[in-house]
Amino acid sequence: MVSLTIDGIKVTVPENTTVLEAARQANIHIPTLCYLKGVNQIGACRMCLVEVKGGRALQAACVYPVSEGMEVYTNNARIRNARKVNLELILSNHDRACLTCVRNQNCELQSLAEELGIREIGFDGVQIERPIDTSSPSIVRDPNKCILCRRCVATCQNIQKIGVIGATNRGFNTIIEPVFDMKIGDVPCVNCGQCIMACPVGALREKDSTQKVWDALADPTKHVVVQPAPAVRVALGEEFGMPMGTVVTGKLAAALRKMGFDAIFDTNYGADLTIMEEASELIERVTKGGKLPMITSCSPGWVKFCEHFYPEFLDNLSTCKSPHEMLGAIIKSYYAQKQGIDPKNIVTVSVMPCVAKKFEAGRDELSVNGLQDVDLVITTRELARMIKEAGINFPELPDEDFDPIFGDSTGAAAIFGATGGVMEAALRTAYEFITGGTLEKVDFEDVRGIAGVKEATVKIGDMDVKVAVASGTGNARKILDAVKAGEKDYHFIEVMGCPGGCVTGGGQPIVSAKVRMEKDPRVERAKAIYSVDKDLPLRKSHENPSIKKLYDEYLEKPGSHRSHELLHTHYVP
Ligand code: HC1
Ligand code: SF4
Repeated sequence: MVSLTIDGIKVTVPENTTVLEAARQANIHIPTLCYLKGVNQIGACRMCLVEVKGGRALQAACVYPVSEGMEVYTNNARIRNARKVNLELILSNHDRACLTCVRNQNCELQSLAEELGIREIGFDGVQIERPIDTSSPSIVRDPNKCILCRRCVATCQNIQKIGVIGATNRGFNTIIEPVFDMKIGDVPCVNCGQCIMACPVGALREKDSTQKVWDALADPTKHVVVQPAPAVRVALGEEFGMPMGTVVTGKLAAALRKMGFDAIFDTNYGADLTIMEEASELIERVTKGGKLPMITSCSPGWVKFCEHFYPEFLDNLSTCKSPHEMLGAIIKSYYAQKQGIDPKNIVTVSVMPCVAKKFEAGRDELSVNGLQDVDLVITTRELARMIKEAGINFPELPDEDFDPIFGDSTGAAAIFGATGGVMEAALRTAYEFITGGTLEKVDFEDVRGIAGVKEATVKIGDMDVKVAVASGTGNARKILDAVKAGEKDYHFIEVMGCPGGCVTGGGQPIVSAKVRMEKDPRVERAKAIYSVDKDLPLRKSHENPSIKKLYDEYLEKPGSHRSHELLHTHYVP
């Protein structure tokens, strides 16, 4: 351990701790901008400058290690002035159209300008107007807002292990962009949106689909059906000032009804349906010598990653469409028929914690008879903006239910939103399908938690089923490389494109670097997910009576001809 003083307060921390972390432990706030815990620690923005007694230059606290007896000062005139000058320089060539910026009031640069008391900018920076890159179906890149902090670069390169964006040119001409002047839509970006989550400003954002949803709602010829994903209900409240991990399912249903949707269904129903099909597919593959390991295919960022970087595993992907796509296909067939509505007049809208879902919804593989299963995808953040625009007082809304029958779901569906959840849900059902008995202990703790890679062996009847779970494409690489090298041998693998799974997908409320130093949204939101599961009376997908009804009336059985037509697909390189 090392002892030092920071602003006269004695602190004892482990060796190799940075001054920034040590200060945090002493409850001393040092401003940061390019720093993002566990992701980017490069000391580039010089916002966290501190004075170390005996040293001449100010030091960047985020990279400066503590040493025995060190005396650090975090707040004096010299430090405040240096930070202000640095911030003014950044602001001098930043597009400061805050009023119309998507990050207005949720921008770390804006907060910092307020915190440091910037009232004038003493420099005339060169403002080169650069084109906005709208080439991706999921992501918009606005270089005019970029402050070169490199948090997105570190996320894409080091966490997701993709590395399609980086710094080009030098000095004032530096830009963060794909190589060779390419657009983001032309490189193997997987649309995970983790770069958006890392961006402190409005330089990276989702492609906005809110106006298209308003237009559909205003069109009297359209029957507009909405379905929110499992992870939306444990994060949406944050956009309205509620604590991280608040469950807002009832308010969510009520808000969607107030907005004027014609039917309010739930992707969780689609998740139960997916488990029926996916557990059956797994059993079929295991017992009949099909391609193993089977790998989940509900995360579109992961599917695109697989297509670009591991095409040899495409046949391992489950043929199941993702839950919201399955529900979309059922709405445009079974539901349309029952209601006597021409499916061409149905608009299916998904509310997702994910920006890759925007890309997924447009895929040819996810359509039936020329109609896309899902027409429009908005993120949790876009929904929050629409709720605000509609003048709905979200925190005060009384709880309401989703519409039957596609609004009914089990705890197994709820946990889809956390890494390991799809695996756990599938195991609950596969166990009972295989053994015909009752699974008493439904909690599979080994596949829970935020470890990037998790493994378990589950005894089902007389079989040892070997499973693995990865979240984040960087961790997917680890598992796939081990399988390829013959070092690991699994029956079933769950991969989610985003670290932590959908709860921290690229469309969720953005958590600032400051909050991330204290709270891990992967943990807090997952806790909420598991509480939803625990509180539900039914916790296995095959027990959902509305799912049984769908099979009785329409699909017949998992893997039937009709199921294959509507609910399955195949990805080819
Ligand atoms: Fe997900 Fe899924 S869990 S992919 O993580 O399989 O986005 O929440 O909606 O479709 O159900 C996301 C979440 C989501 C699908 C489900
Ligand atoms: Fe990289 Fe994902 Fe951002 Fe694409 S969306 S640039 S893959 S972090």
